Amino acid sequence: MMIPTIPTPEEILDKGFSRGKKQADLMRSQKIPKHLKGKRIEERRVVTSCQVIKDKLKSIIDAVPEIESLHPFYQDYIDITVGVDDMKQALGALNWAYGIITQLEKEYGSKIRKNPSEKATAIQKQAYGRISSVINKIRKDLDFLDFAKQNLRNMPTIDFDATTIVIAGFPNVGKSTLLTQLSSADPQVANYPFTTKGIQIGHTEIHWRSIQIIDTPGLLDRPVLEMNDIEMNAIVALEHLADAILFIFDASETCGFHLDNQYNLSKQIEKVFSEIPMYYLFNKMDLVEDSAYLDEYIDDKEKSIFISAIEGEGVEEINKIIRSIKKIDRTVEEEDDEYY
Ligand SMILES: Nc1nc2c(ncn2[C@@H]2O[C@H](COP(=O)(O)OP(=O)(O)OP(=O)(O)O)[C@@H](O)[C@H]2O)c(=O)[nH]1
Ligand SMILES: [Mg+2]
Repeated sequence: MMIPTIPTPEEILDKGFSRGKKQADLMRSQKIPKHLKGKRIEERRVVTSCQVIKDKLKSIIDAVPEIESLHPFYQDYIDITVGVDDMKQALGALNWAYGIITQLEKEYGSKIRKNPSEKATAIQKQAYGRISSVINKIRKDLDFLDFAKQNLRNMPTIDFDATTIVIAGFPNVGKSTLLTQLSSADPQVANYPFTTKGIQIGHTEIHWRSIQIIDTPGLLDRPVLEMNDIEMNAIVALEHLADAILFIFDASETCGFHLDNQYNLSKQIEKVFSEIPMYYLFNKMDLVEDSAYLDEYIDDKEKSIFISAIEGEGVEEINKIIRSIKKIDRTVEEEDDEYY
C-alpha cells in the first residue's frame, strides 16, 4: 500500500507560508495604485498559502486508496495492522481540514479586499492564525497516517489469480521450513515460536500454473476471538486466500506443544474453514523412531503424509497434492459477508 510521506503540521504550514511570502514579495515591485497595493499583496499571500496547504492535503488524500474498493483480504489486513476505522477517521480529518481551509481562503480574501489597505496586514495575521489552528488540529491524524505508512510498508502483494496454498499450524512446527522447500521464498526460520509474524509468500509454477504458497504465523488452539493480531494474519489468509490448507503437525513435539493441542487446532480449522480442502502433514519425522503413537491423530489416511521439511522428505508428494488443487470461487461468498 503506497501511502506518501506524511508531513508534520509544522512542515505543512512552513511550506504554505513561505510560498505565500514568496508570491507576496514578487508583487512588491509591481506597479499597483498605492491604496490597493497593501491589500493585493496580503490577499495574494493568504490565497497562495491556502492553495499550497490544500494541494498538500489533497495529494495525501488522493494517494491513499479507498479502503472499501480493496480486496477483502487487504481490508482485513489493514484492519488488523492499523485499524480501518482509525484510517478512515484520519482521512476524514484531512478532508475536513481541506474544506475549512477552502472556506478561510474565500473568507479572508474577501475581507482583505473589502477593507482599507492599512488593515490588510492585521487581517492576514488573523487568517494565518486560523489556518495554523486548523492544521494543528489534524496533528494526531497526520501522526496516525505516518504510523500506518510505516506499518503497511510490508503489506504482502497477493496474486489473486494464482492458486493459493496456505501453510498453517502451531508455532515452531516447521511451516517456514516447508515454504523454503516448496518455493523460492526465503523466510526466517528459527527454533522458537512465533518467528513468523506476518504473511510470507512464496511463488512457484506447476505445469504452467502460478501457485502461491503462503506461510502464516503459528496458531494456538484457542477461539478466534482470543487470538492476537499476529495470529489473525493467519486467519485472514485462510479465510480469503486459501484454495487448500496444508496443516503442519510437529510429530516430534520438539516444538514444545503436545500433539493433543495441535490436533485440537486442526479440528477447529477444519470446522471453521470446512469448504477448503485440508491436508495433514506430520513433520519432523526424521526425529521419530516409531510412528505408531501418531495413529490416534490421523483421521483421514488419504490426506495425511509423513514428512521431514528439513530433509525435503515428502516434498514430491506435497507437490502432487498441490497440482490437484482447484481454485475456489469466493466472489459469491464475499458479497454475502457484507450482510453480517
Ligand atoms: N528435525 C527437524 N527439525 C525441523 C524440521 N522442520 C523444521 N525444523 C526446525 O524446527 C524449528 C522451527 O522451524 P520453522 O520453520 O521456523 O517453524 P515455523 O512453524 O515457521 O515457526 P513459527 O514461524 O515460529 O510459527 C527450526 O529450528 C527448524 O530448523 C524437520 O523436518 N525436522
Ligand atoms: Mg515461521
